[in-house]
Amino acid sequence: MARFLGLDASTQSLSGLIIDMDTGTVCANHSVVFGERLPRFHSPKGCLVHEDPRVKHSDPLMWVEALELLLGDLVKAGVDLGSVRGVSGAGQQHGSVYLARSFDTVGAWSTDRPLRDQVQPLLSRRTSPIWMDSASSAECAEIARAVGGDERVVAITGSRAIERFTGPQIRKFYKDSPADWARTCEIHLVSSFMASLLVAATAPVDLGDGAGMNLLDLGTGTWSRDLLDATAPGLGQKLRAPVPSTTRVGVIADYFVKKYGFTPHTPVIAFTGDNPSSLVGMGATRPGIAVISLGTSDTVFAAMAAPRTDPRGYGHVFGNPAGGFMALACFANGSLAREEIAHRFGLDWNAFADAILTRTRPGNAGNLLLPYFVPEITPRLPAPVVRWFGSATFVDGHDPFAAARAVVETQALSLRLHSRWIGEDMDPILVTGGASKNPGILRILADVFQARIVPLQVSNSSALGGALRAAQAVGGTAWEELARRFSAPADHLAEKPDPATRAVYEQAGRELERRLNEILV
Ligand code: ADP
Ligand code: XUL
Repeated sequence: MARFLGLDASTQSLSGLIIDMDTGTVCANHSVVFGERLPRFHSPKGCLVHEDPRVKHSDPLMWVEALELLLGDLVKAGVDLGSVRGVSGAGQQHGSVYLARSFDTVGAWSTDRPLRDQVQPLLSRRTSPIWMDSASSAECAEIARAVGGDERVVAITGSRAIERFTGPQIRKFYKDSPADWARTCEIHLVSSFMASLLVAATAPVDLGDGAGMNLLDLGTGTWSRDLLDATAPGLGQKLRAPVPSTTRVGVIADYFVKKYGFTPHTPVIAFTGDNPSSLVGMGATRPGIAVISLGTSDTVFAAMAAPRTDPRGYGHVFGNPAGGFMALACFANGSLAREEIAHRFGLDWNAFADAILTRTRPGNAGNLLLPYFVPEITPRLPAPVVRWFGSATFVDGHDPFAAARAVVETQALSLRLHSRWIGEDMDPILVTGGASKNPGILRILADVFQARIVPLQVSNSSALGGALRAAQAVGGTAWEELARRFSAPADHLAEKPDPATRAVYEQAGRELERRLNEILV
């Protein structure tokens, strides 16, 4: 029986998904939601509350405990982890973990104590800054200045110096906590941290996720000397050389064999970022298929035929785990903004969909909302901006149906506006993430993009991508074959565009651009 396990350590949950190559099916798909299962970490939305709203950190031990809970749940549910022939996975991008003692000193985890108690003494920093953090603007400016400007950072790394990216976060740590920085001997991304736990040794960062650090030279696939120097002294010694995403980083540690029944010597393949992993899970590793992911953040991404960068400076180039590059734009006010509106107006997700599908019309009668409840990444807004433009009831906030449509229309128009630079064909668009279950949201995307919007049969595309990457690296199955077998579209849920709405959304797009230009500095 050839089975492969994919893990996804995302913002709000850890998921595990197992594929069976013999039957071509997903035979396990399970998530541990941090807010529900691990309340003692005080992270209902996956990160700790901080007095400065720009600071978003998580406790890395929460991810360690979640790993044990997830594997324990799978075993309890009767899943035979001994049938797994390879493991890979993904992590939320950009977040970083700091060690005073290298994973390479571990040797073996002891089965006498929980993993958490053995990882805790390795840490040089109690918390991990995650992608939602926007407190490193000064460091971004310093790094850009040191290497000769933002254009140079883009030319080397594929992105401007960006607050949530790991390099600026590392620099902030070095400046704020010099003693802890001096104690730090090894830095991980969430992805390489999770892989290191599994192999009880240092797993290197892969080229897919490494590109989200503002440190990787995309041309050479190595850390850029200039950016290392601009970021923090001695940084080069604290990072392992990055590896291609298909690299075998070790075998599953004895701890997991003894405790959860894995087969000894099961290979572990490098973990990558959740978006590069999702590119694989969606079967979109070749150019021509765009993906919109509606998770905690919204992202739009696509494999690129040739590397191109965003002239507006918002988009990014990451590594495509199947080789080459992918383009991505990330929107912080994704599900968080939709939840804010749903919560404020007492709408459950069915009522939210109904508000869009039956109670309001495309263009929303001219009502427009700037729904930036938290600082936005695309476009760059350092502080929240929530503004209502339109009829009196809408502006007064007494129109729940128009509010539901408004948040999604602005998000869809902004996704369209800020993905033009990618320059790849965007029809069909595959959708994934928690909110891709919502037919109202898919309807608006179809009309705004004038493209077919297609969900996949399998949710958890990032965890699926992990399982597929393990199958490709260990089992040698070609990417196309894996996509054909496991990334099947759910055609009955697809939404087709209504051509009659094209003009309405051209006009609405211009209006949104005008409003954004008024607030952008
Ligand atoms: P992440 O991977 O970033 O943790 P997910 O892709 O799991 O996020 O998406 C979680 C989000 O999906 C939740 O925060 C919730 O707002 C949203 N969600 C779940 N179900 C629906 C639905 N039916 N309609 C709209 N949004 C939904
Ligand atoms: C991408 C980004 C987010 C995180 C969390 O640049 O910041 O999509 O990967 O999902």
